[in-house]
Amino acid sequence: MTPLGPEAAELLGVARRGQPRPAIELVLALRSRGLETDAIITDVLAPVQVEVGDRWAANLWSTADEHASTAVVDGVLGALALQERAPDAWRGTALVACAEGEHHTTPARMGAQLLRSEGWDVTFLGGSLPADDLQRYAAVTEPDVVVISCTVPLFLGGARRCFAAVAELGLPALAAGAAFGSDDVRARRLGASGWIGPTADLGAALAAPPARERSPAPSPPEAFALELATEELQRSCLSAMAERLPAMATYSPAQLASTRTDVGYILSYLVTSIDLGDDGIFTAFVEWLAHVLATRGVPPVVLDRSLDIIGDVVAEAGMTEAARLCATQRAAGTPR
Ligand code: B12
Repeated sequence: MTPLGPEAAELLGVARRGQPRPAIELVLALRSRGLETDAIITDVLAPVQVEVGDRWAANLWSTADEHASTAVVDGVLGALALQERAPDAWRGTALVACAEGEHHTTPARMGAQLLRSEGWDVTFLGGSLPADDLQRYAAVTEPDVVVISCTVPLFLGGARRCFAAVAELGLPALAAGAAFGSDDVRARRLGASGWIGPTADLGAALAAPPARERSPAPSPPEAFALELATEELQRSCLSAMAERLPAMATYSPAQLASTRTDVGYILSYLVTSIDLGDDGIFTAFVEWLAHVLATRGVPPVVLDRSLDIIGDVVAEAGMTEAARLCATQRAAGTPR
């Protein structure tokens, strides 16, 4: 975990207690001392939220602590918007939406506010917007640019559908958010017209109208087949795990529910990694899952055994890429 600056550390303290008023006062005091909105967002609010996520992943904070803090940060964003001076120049209209499936609205709201302070007239369309609805809204409002925000790589398939829906209207759609990684490769493969990186100069990223259409890389047939068969494979994996992992017989209903969810995530991450031809997506996910499980008392060997079993089930179903990924990405490297 990176140490927080003093302002962020103070904000985190009041945010955890779910106190919007002192949090808003704190941030507006920074604003009146001359700190610009973009600096407040990127140097104070975002680090607070990264820390919240790290504490949740480390099992130091509960989901309730995270929700309390996020609600406060959302309130602070609203207050900041009220304080925003009219921009020097008006740049155009933008729609900002979260990709289908993506519920991380706070990063997208931060981005929307950054655009507003750059002079864009932004409509924010919230979390997990179905691509068809995005298309209908964009067809009526005809924005100059659409930005699709995606935080978790699991929802990059949803982002692909959003880019395609916007491209059909001949409008530019840019990619933003942590799920796209640290360069424009994923955004390009998914058919975005451009990518707004984490340290992007927004003026430069949006100054020239982005290319209107870029055909996405074709999706490999196995990604599609695996996606279609996910529910059935999830059931087969869970039955095979019940047979081959004796400890599962002692699991509580809550542990069984978490196991079902995790198997679903593993299968969905396999789909995304194969779809983008990017093993790194699955590797990063397995590392993250190993960390989250370890902080909740689940030894790495359980994940390795589960990956073995899932690998066998997908191999039996003829999913060779998925089986290869399971075999190569085992967390603890215990012998099979
Ligand atoms: C709050 C939170 C939630 C809330 C979201 C509520 C909300 N209102 O957003 C809830 C509870 C819904 C949630 C759910 C989940 N979450 Co969550 N969440 C977070 C948390 C703690 C903060 C999110 C946030 O506010 N980020 C704000 C900043 C920090 O994000 P940022 O990406 O740096 O944003 C900047 C840029 O990306 C860019 N940007 C983004 N969009 C746009 C748009 C435009 C126009 C522009 C210009 C720029 C731009 O600008 C932003 C500001 O600089 C993060 C931790 C984190 N590191 O983000 C975890 C985190 C993202 N979540 C995580 C996970 C795993 C999940 C779940 C899968 C958990 C689960 N088991 O269910 C679900 C998925 C739900 C879903 N379907 O989307 C993981 C993701 C790990 C990974 N890499 O895959 C994280 C990293 C936590 C962790 N450390 O493990 N989460």
